[in-house]
Amino acid sequence: MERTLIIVKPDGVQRGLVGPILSRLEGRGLKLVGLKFLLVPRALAEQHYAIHRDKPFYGELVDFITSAPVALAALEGPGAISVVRSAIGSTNPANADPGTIRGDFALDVLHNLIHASDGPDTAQAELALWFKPDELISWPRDADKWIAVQE
Ligand code: IDP
Ligand code: MG
Repeated sequence: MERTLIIVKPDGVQRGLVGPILSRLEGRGLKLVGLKFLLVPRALAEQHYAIHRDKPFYGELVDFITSAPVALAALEGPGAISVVRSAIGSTNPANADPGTIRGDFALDVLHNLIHASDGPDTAQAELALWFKPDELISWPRDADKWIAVQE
């Protein structure tokens, strides 16, 4: 079982695609274990994208991700990290396969709708960066019974 982080970027929020994006990932069978909606503080954006600090697009990337609210989700499932990466498609939506989130809804490399952790180490670090431990839920083994109780 794995956990991964996704961020629906400001373009996805502004275009009303939070629901459709989460719906695809939930529909795949991934379980939500954390959910948030926030305007990203600049320092947090800089930490999240620190690996790209020296890239020419770093400034516009941080400007973009802090420009309007984002939706964050922690998702859990077998192979969740690579399952989500393949569901979102290539970084440049112009090269993303049809059927992927970027391949169906985006065209611009900066405004590519969604971030997803790219490996076990980044998933762990990013989940810790964006969620406090008690903001992540552990589903019980008998989750069906749990859902029934909630209804
Ligand atoms: P990823 O989001 O598919 O993991 P990364 O290479 O980690 O892609 O890049 C992080 C983000 O930086 C991308 O999602 C995209 O928004 C932006 N980005 C990547 N390459 C470019 C570029 O060449 N020009 C502008 N923005 C870029
Ligand atoms: Mg990346």
